[in-house]
Amino acid sequence: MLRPQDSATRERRSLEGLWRFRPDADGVGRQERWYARPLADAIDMPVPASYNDIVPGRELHDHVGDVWYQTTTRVPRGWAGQRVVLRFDSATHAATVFVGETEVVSHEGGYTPFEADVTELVAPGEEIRITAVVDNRLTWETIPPGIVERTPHGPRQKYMHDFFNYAGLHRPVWLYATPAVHVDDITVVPGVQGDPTAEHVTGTVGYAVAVAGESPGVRVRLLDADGGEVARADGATGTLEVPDVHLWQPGEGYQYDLVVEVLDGQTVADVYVQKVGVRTVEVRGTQFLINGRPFYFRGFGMHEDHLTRGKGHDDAEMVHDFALLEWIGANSLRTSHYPYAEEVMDYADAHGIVVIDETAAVGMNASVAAVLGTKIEQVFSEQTVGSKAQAAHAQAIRELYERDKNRPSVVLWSIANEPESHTPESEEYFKPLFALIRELEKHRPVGFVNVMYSKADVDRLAKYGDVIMVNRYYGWYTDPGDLAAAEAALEDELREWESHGKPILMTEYGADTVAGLHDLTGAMWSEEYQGELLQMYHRVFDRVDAFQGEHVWNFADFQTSRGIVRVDGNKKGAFTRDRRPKAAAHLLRRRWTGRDWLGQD
Ligand code: GCB
Repeated sequence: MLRPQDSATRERRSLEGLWRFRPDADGVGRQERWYARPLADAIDMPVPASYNDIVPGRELHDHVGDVWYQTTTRVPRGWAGQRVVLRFDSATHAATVFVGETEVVSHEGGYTPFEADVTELVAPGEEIRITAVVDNRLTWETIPPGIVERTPHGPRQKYMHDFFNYAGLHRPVWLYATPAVHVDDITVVPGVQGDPTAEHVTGTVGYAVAVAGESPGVRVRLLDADGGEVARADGATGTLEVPDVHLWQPGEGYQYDLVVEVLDGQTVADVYVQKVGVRTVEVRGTQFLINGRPFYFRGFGMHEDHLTRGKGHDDAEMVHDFALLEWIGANSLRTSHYPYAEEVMDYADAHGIVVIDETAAVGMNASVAAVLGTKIEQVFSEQTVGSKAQAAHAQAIRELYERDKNRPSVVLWSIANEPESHTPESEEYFKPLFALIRELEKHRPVGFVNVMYSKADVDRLAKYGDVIMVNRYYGWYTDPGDLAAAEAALEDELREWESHGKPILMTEYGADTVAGLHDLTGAMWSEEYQGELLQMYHRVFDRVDAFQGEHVWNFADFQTSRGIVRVDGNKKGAFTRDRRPKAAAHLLRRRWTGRDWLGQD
């Protein structure tokens, strides 16, 4: 799905700001048609933001079910004759949207965009009322899954993943206009002719443009970063050649502009500018190659998580987080455990940050659930994660692929985090999902993230992926406090995975650490233990040839559900939740850049 943009033929209006907001504790709003009039008894709620932590009290923090958002906006006068679209960059987890009294769209899945053509419902210069009812419930039919328990004290939301179920309108909302005949979709496939490591390389940009409406023609032009034209072609599909191409590289997000014009006779009916980074990605044996050169992942599994705004997108927080990634020497991140805001992906594209792009399929594991305090008999079954969840998961894969398919930063898809992968039921569930991502994606590697309870000897899914991604907690959940035993066990296990002959990435490793807790006997939870544990992992990584990347868990401390295993959230961050460095951050910077915090060797 194309992102809204301003162009010579297109215009956007952001609907960010304060919306009216009302939780619907009794679930009566739909029946009482709250959308049909100004929302009564409403408070102000910022958009984008999670609603959970905005006001004090448990009521909103722990709310289960619908909440209502409402705003009004005036349709710009200049939009007469245009197609007008209302787009939500996300609504967590499901939403139905009304313009005036008319329902315009419903969407399930909390981390991908959706939109509605509202042309017939709006008039330029007139005010419209937009109402969204957003449901945060996770069930056995949603991705991620969860359980809503009915209790005498009201509904209680349980889930099997380790981050707080923040909800609401986390990302921008747009009203935008395009011509009636318009560019509907663009797919670009970059490549190179011959050896991508050669001094002068000819790049290729395969493209396919879908047009909505009758159009006599499509014209595309590829411009370099200075605006100079390097290639052009007529027709909705084709391949452009770029002699002496400037490649998109890790650390240097060079991008071209593909200017796509839909023609109406001699005039341009619509123009959309698609960013294009030309690079190759390939798995060869145990190596992960970007532009033909071995790439070693250094970075983090992250979370969209901040004080007050929860998962709400914020440019200042985003740029700061990327600045910290640069400071520490990270070259990559995983969007654990859901698709991140498109602003984040744009930034990664533009700055050469390599991304492992993950769906929201997390918490499909009874053993992990047990650690976090939820007991489940069987995860994969028709009564639990079954065909309905599988259909939602397939849809989540499709929507993620469609949203991010053109992004040069995305070099690997992760279709799930830590599902059970040793049972016949899990294989039956995942086999068609691997087939789906392979049908969609012909050029990038794919995989999933393996859990410590499904090691190489019993795992049944690693064979479907191109890369082995493992999360391991030796020295924490297993052999807690015993780094000598942990080191031996870690190395033994990685050697077993080597037999797959694929690149191995450690997509999570780490230890909960209370910032400021110091202990010279190496006690768990201290900053010393976190550092020692990371160093132990690094020693092992450096001994295993097939090992191609290290992503520490986590970039920063983050909020989780409440329970007896978390104290104000998960504390495995290299940074605190307010982004202050723990000692581990300095250690990582030393390993990844060779420098201390003052920039000295
Ligand atoms: C994991 C999960 C991650 C948790 C982490 C932990 O394996 O993938 O979501 O937060 O462990 O700290 O327990």
